[in-house]
Amino acid sequence: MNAVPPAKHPVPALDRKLKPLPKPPVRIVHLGLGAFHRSHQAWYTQQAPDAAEWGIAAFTGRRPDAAEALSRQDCLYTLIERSAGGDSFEVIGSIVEAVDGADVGRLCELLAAGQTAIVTLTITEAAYGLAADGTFDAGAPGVVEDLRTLAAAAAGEAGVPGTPLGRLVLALARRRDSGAGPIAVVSCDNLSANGEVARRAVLGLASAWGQDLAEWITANVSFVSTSVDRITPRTTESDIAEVAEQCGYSDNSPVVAEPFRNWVLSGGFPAGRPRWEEAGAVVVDDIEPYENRKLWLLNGAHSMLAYAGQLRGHATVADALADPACRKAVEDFWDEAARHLQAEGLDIPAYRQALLERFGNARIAHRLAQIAADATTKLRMRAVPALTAERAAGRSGSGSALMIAAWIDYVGATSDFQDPLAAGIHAANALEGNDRAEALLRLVSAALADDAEIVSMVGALCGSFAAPTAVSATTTHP
Ligand code: CS2
Repeated sequence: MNAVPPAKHPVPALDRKLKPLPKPPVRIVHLGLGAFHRSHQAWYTQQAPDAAEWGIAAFTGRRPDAAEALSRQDCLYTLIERSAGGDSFEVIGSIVEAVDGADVGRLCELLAAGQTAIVTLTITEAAYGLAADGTFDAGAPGVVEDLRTLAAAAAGEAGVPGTPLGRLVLALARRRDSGAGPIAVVSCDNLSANGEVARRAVLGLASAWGQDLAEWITANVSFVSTSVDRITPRTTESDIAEVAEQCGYSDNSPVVAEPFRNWVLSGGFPAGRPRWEEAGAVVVDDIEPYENRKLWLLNGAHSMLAYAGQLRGHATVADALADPACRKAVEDFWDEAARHLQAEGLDIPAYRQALLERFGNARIAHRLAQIAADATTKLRMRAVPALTAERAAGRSGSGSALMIAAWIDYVGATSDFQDPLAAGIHAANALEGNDRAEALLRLVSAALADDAEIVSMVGALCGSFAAPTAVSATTTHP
């Protein structure tokens, strides 16, 4: 990350002396310091008119690297806004502290402080320990250990939880003990009803501590649901070099994003919040229609392109969308999903058109491999709802089923995938034909896998996206 090519003139390192941005007090704690948090919630916070009162302390997930890199430059970084026409640069200063997620002591200290009003989360869909039916899974990876650790901690033993939500529960226990009062937890992960999901997961973990903590959380913690949107590809070495050249300083952690951004929130903030709505965020009573529109149309299309596109030999969203076979799969899926997005004001045709333009921005190299991760969790949000609704309406749902079939082919074609249910995928891969399709489908949805018609439809759709080279290779072997 630090290898900036030798510049003609020495470039100073980015810091607050170079960019004299105010350093607001920490009132927001964020879990999941990654590119998306920095292009989205940190940007909205900086743009809010009361930004000077709202600083963010952001904790990493598994590794300390991002916190160390940001800390070396006063937590400042450059947002590169990349449109089809060119790049613009903005230094973001709303993050004021970047912390290794393993530093649970600091997390507890911050949550025990009365001025901390909000905890935001971008911890990935897979980190909520959701079972296939959407309930909290006490047996999920990492959760079993955290339940044990939290029970021991409640009894006064040392030990810190390993998952972000386990750590949050420990810190909420400290907040209760300190009398710092109510707080809002704001999920910014791509899950339907993400506030409710966060509530279930936090209460599930807190039950290991004791009923008293679960009751305190119920009475004092507001779980806010949000729909978040801003395409943010991974930063590359050439982005780092571009900032050095264009801005004249060296930034080890720039972040790239498309010009588009959207944030819809629903829920209470008992200890206050920045005036994000004046930066363009939208506060609504009923978030479901917006959330479904974004999850099904944007994220669903992303997953379709991730699997179909890679099978067809493409590496980025823009490349895959330019392939008529992939584009058709996306449009067919959208036709199905759109039938179940009927709320007033959603303007689906305009939303679809805007997505085609956003996805087609070839200057954003959004890697399909990045989107392909954690499929079992993502497909439950992105393919299953439309498929289930289409079946209930007496139609085949084949446009949605194709997304699952493409994933089944993808995990058959590569072992280089990341998934919380990777062990189950490998076991299912040892089977053949419809047995394999059924076992894989079951990891996504038991209800769908119990329906023999759906299994055979998914099985029949497998093989839809052979790459041109693979097709010619197989035709030589009758
Ligand atoms: C993507 C999302 O990686 C993925 O699963 O679908 O990160 C997507 O880019 C964002 O939700 C856009 O707002």
